[in-house]
Amino acid sequence: MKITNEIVVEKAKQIGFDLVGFTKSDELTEEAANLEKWLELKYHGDMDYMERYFDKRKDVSKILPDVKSIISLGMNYYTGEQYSNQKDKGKISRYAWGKDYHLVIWEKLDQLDSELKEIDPEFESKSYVDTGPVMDKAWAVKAGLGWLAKHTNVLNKEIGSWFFIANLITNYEFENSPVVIDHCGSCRACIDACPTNAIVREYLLDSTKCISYLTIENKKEIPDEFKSKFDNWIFGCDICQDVCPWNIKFSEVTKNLEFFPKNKELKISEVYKMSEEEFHERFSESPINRTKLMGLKRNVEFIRE
Ligand code: B12
Ligand code: SF4
Ligand code: SF4
Repeated sequence: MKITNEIVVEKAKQIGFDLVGFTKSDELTEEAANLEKWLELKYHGDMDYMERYFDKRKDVSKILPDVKSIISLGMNYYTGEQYSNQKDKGKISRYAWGKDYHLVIWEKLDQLDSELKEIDPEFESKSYVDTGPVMDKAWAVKAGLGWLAKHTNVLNKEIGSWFFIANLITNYEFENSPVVIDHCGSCRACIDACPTNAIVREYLLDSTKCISYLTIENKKEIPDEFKSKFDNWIFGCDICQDVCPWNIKFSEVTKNLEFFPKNKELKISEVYKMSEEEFHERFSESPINRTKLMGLKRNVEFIRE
């Protein structure tokens, strides 16, 4: 039987995705040119992996030669809970409160892929969430999941920007979803609220100034110029999304219980004392695992010194 857009939407929603869109897999000419400029400006800092596989990021036929369409998927992780803002606690960004989203989403992508293959054994796909050489946001925008907003996250009119993006690169021809126009208008709340001026101009982020990069991806010391600007963030940062009027008005609580907080804030004194065993036990299935204990300790020392 032929797989239609409607079948994919129904299956993906049953499995737990909140947003589903489709687009043809044509080369990402403009986005790849922007990526190239961004790399030239060294806005990726030490994220060397962003320089690799440029050809695949631009042209997904280098990943799946028979590719025709992309199915782009969004999964809401907003739980509605807020921070206590106590001085003795370090804040973890929302995306890392619960179970690692890669683990959650990979499983669901496999399920979607096998359910679609059951309908038509000719269906082939390669699925990605975050880690592969795929421009997740660019495909999400082309597939109508939202617009690339001034804070550089994809923003959806119905649920805001608190969602992860996954993409299925397929050999199937689907109807394109309508593209969503930019609704940022004259607002610049995110740019004005960023404490480190990382959004250097609308739609343009210098990672080397972004607290998310400085606390997670950066493996070096955090430069002194950012002292007293972190507002107790010790793993990622949500300020630009927290102030966004679309998120304030339209965020909806996720149905996925795995994203509910296990680690919303960490007591600074506990992190200081934490052993490798405790860290492993507590964070092996959490995104926080990425910094290792050494990185987390560096981060709390930075906000405390
Ligand atoms: C590298 C990376 C980061 C970097 C850089 C962020 C960034 N803006 O790209 C850092 C470490 C800072 C980061 C932080 C975060 N990340 Co991140 N990250 C990625 C990753 C791996 C690649 C993104 C990428 O390709 N960046 C390259 C630049 C070129 O892309 P861009 O900003 O979209 O650039 C466009 C604009 O700048 C535009 N542009 C317009 N005008 C101009 C002018 C010029 C001169 C230039 C150069 C460009 C330009 O063109 C570019 C391409 O279209 C993706 C996963 C993936 N595989 O795609 C996740 C991803 C983007 N991250 C995600 C998340 C959740 C986060 C955080 C919220 C986590 C947190 N709470 O700390 C923060 C958000 C910070 C922020 N304000 O963006 C989600 C976003 C989901 C969404 N709804 O959009 C993704 C998609 C992961 C996923 N699969 O869900 N991340
Ligand atoms: S995540 Fe934080 S530091 Fe990074 S751009 Fe947004 S507000 Fe600025
Ligand atoms: S805060 Fe304003 S400018 Fe920034 S992403 Fe939201 S709507 Fe766009």
